[in-house]
Amino acid sequence: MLAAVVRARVRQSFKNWSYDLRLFRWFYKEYEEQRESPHHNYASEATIEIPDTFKCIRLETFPSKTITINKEQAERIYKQMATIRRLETVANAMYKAKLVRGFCHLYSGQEAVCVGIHAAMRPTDHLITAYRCHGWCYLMGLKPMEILAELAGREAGCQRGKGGSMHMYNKRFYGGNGIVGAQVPLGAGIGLALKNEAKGNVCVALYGDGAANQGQIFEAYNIACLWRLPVIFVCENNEYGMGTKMHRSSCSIEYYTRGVPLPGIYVDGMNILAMHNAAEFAIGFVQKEGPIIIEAHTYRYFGHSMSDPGTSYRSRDEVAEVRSKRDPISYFKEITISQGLLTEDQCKKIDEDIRKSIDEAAEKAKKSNEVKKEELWADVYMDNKEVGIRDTIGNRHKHFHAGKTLEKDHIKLKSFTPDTKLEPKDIPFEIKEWEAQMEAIKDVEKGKKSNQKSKSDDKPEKK
Ligand SMILES: Cc1ncc(C[n+]2csc(CCOP(=O)(O)OP(=O)(O)O)c2C)c(N)n1
Ligand SMILES: [Mg+2]
Repeated sequence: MLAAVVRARVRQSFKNWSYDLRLFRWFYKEYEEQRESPHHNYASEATIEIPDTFKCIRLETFPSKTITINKEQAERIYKQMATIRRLETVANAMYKAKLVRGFCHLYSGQEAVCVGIHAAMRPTDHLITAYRCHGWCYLMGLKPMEILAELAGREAGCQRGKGGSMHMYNKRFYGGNGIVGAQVPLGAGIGLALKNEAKGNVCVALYGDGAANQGQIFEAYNIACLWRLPVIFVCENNEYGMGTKMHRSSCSIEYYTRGVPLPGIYVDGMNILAMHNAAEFAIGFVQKEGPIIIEAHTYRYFGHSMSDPGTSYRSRDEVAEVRSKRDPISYFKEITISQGLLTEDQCKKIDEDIRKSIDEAAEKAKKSNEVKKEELWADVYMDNKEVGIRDTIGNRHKHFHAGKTLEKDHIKLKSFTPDTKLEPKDIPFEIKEWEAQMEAIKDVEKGKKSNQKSKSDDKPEKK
């Protein structure tokens, strides 16, 4: 009897066990199938290897070549890049429909530069850029509707339609600047204010390869380096300054090396992850060591501005090749899908939602009116110190605020006093070598002089 009970129990537990095993096998098979499927969507985060494209100079530590991102971050990055791309497509259409007049420089193709840097920035960091600024306007907090209305010169625009494409601002965002290179010394100035404020914030100052040869760029490097200002100089090298290829305007196209003795990093500006890591490294670096240069190698898909078809100085094939092989959005989409962070369907849905919301923003922008004539001289200054507005003799316009103005505590100007505690910059090793060489030369010179002196001492005095 007992033996029969034991036999029955053993049979039962064997059955249970084999059932468990079958269940396990089934689960495992499902899991494997999902893993191999291009549409799987199971990873909550992934560590991605960044192709080794960094080049560094005058640095002893380097940006990381791996990055760990989670689903939410991947989705946010994809959304930001796709929004900027769509925003420019709509701006292009509005320009062609003559709703946008004047200048309009599109950013399509360069999205990874701004999204990558922005992902590494803290909310309290500051930024200034040139006229190709729509992507940055969006990332620095302006809504697509405000940007499109600004382009169209409407009062719903972020500057009530009085700034246009090149002059949009927000807190900690100093535009949009139309004078090539002018924003770079301004960025150094913001860096000086931030250093005085002593809260550990940094300023990113962007300029193009076409601006990189200007004298004021080197003057800004010099003073920033001398005073160890927390500034990241970013050269957005899109290979062209208007219709001039970089090789025709620059004796050296290694823009990251050109700030002697500033350190520099070259990064693939079409790779958002590499861009992020370079910016993250730079933010850490400038707080401790002083300024640094990042050269982001990128490409613009449209002409220089809307009035340039962009095909007389480069071939359509060249643009098509970059679009098919180096497109920053396609790269990010592929890598995140292959890592299981996003799915094809999810990306499609995001694209559709963005298309809809930007189209709605454009419609809303178009319905807004232009500001009235009287408002043209309003909001010229944030904090006007004079009674009227200069150079309005005859009209004598009094200053007044009509629309939104930037908050006064942009940077706490009260603490803007000359920094007397500046320490001399730690001398980078290359300079130390130079100094040693200079000392050696001086010694030789001294030796020569004393030799000459003793020789001349030997000479009989002329009478
Ligand atoms: C001081 C000054 N000189 C010339 C111009 C005319 N200009 C406008 S954009 C540009 C080319 C700048 O190229 P780059 O710096 O590479 O910027 P990208 O347009 O490629 O973003 C020039 C010469 C200007 N706006 N300001
Ligand atoms: Mg350029």
